[in-house]
Amino acid sequence: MIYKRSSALFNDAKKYIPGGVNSPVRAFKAVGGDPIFVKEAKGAYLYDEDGNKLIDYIASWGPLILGHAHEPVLNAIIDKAKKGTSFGMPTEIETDLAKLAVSMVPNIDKIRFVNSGTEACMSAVRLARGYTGKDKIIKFAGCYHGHSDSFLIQAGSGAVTFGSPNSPGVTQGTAKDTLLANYNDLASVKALTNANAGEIAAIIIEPIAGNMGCIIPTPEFIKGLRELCTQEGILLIFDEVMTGFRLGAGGAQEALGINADIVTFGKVIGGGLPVGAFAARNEIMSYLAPEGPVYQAGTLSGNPLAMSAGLAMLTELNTKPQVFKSLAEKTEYLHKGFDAVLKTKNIPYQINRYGSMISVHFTDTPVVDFASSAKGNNDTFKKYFHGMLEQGIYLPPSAFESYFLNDALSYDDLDKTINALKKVF
Ligand code: KE4
Repeated sequence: MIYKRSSALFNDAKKYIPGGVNSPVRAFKAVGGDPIFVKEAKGAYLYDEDGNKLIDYIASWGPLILGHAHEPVLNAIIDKAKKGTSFGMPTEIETDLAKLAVSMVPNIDKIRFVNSGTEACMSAVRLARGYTGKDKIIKFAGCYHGHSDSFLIQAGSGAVTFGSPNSPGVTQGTAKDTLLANYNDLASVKALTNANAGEIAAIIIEPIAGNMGCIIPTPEFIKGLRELCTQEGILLIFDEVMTGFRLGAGGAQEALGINADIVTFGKVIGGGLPVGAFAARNEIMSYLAPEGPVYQAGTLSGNPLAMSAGLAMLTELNTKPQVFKSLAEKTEYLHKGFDAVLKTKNIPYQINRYGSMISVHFTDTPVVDFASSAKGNNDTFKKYFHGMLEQGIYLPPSAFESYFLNDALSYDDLDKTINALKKVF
């Protein structure tokens, strides 16, 4: 495949945009080479600036679960745009989407729309702090909740794993209130709740992790976490920016059978336009301005254009729930196909899968947390990524990402993907 125009566009972009991209993962730093510039997309296919057709496995990192330019979503956006895009005033469609989301997701009474997953998670933590009157939060190494300061924290020194900034610009003052635990390790959480008794407002978790590759919680871990939060008066925040409206109408709460106290959303809920959201029971959401004292706001929050895309998307998913089964079956088919190919090759690998989330790790140990995910051989991953790309298969350009299948993928596309893998190693 030729990528000359993409490379030229990348060089031009770098003159005006830091690193040539508006979000770091797109720059191919983890896999090397120049990123692909997309001209347009339809269904399961990307058409890049060099005229290459690529089978897409990121779906814009999750939102386009029904494929690119899905007609009902597209038409809703076009129709709404003709009537104006945003007013900074309440509109009926915000209530329509809120009603639908609340009807689909268990254990929430109200929802607030924002413009990104970051904003949703940042606001959810502030709400949890305001509601509980406590300052500290626990997050998990390898989980990503957006780029708000409280989340850009890595394991610090000291027995109780105080956080330390993992980006310049994040202050120690912020980091001290974020404690770090290990995914699938309930003892690491209990050590923190014991050492910080009465000071922890919330534990935030990706209920099925997608930012270390796809990592599934053990039933004991996620159930134990819920019980620990209940007994310690800590709010459990499920970051469902990835899993919400992807695993099923009820997301990870429904799939795992675990009730969170606050749930955050992004990606699918916006149908491809910028929408994030956070939701909870009335007793918690009533603390949010203007009803309550916890401030949160946004110029374009709930703008009718984005709401029209989200409403069309959730309406599609709510009226055609078989999509979730179809997606899960396609992901299982891909898993089995990859497994059949890789076991004939002399390379260690793990494949993690949950619903329509899947990831391949080149390591011989099971991938159950960030440390085991980090053991993956990145040189093998780079060979895999570029070997697939050369054959027209676009995978996430990082070993620490989950793949996002879209339901426009055909079984022929899946076979092409599986056959491409045969030629990589
Ligand atoms: P955004 O602010 O990017 O809309 O959402 C942040 C976020 C929050 N929570 C979870 C579980 C997420 O996965 C994300 C964002 N996901 C990444 C992909 N791993 C977005 C891709 C990017 O950063 O460009």
